[in-house]
Amino acid sequence: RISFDQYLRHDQINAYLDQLAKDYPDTVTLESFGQSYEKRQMNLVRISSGSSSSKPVIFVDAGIHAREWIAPATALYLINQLVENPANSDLIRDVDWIILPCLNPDGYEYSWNSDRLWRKTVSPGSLCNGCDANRNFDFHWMEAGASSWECSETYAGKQAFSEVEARHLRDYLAKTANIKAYLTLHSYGQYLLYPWGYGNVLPDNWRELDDLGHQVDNAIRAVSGTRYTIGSSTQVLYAAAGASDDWAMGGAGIDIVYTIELPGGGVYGFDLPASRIQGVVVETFEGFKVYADYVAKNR
Ligand code: 0X9
Ligand code: ZN
Repeated sequence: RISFDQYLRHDQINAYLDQLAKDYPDTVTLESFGQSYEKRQMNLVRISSGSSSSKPVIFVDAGIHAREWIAPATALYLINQLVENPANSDLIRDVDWIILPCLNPDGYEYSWNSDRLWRKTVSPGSLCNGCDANRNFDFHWMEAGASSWECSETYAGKQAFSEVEARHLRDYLAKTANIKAYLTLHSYGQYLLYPWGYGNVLPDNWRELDDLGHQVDNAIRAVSGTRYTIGSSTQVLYAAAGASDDWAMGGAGIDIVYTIELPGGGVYGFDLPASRIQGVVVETFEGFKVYADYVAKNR
């Protein structure tokens, strides 16, 4: 049984996904996403009920930044609730979910074993290791908020898509039909960020994204009082090009795209104590319900 009073190692995440696929074969399909640089097996689940063939899909990933442990935990709770809580059956009737709980497993394990504040991948450099995978996507790559110095926390890589994990995401989004929404989980700061992040421009549908963001914020606030700030990445945070959200919209053509910066805590913000996981994952689930509703009604 999975519990949300502790953070899980990558092996435990994989074991949970395996178990779910065995226990709920009608609802859960386990798929290989590929292998990480250090050859860890990366799996995702597709969650779907009923027969109807081409439902709209919500794609969710987490953990592109190693130290943001609450992100994989939130993705796992989403999986857990969609699959194991019959009260949520309506959430998987009209939409399919594809959820990848850990996009940077090498970095994630490194943040357990060696450096709790590790952010990047672990691919070797000459002076410093690792690349900020969220600067490595080939959309306005290196144009803003990214570094060409390999020791920087925001090192964008020798070239776009130098990182195998970023390439896997590119390839997965390209080959998968009907993805209507892309949600990428990060921490921290309580932001709902929509494109663009590469510079101070807005997508055509920014009003729709802004409005939906406010609906999500309202739903979360109603259960816990937690408030999110909504806006484009550039307006609300800073310009940073080459991130997965901009790629999802600009490269993969997905219209509904958000980076969700979950709440922080602990000493450094990323080290939210395990005792607070439950509160965050439960309130955030209310936001996922709003996304599901929207995607189901607007297909
Ligand atoms: O800087 C990032 O990659 C994200 N913030 S974090 O503190 N989790 O590192 C924000 C990314 C927002 N999206 C774009 N700038 N495209
Ligand atoms: Zn992040």
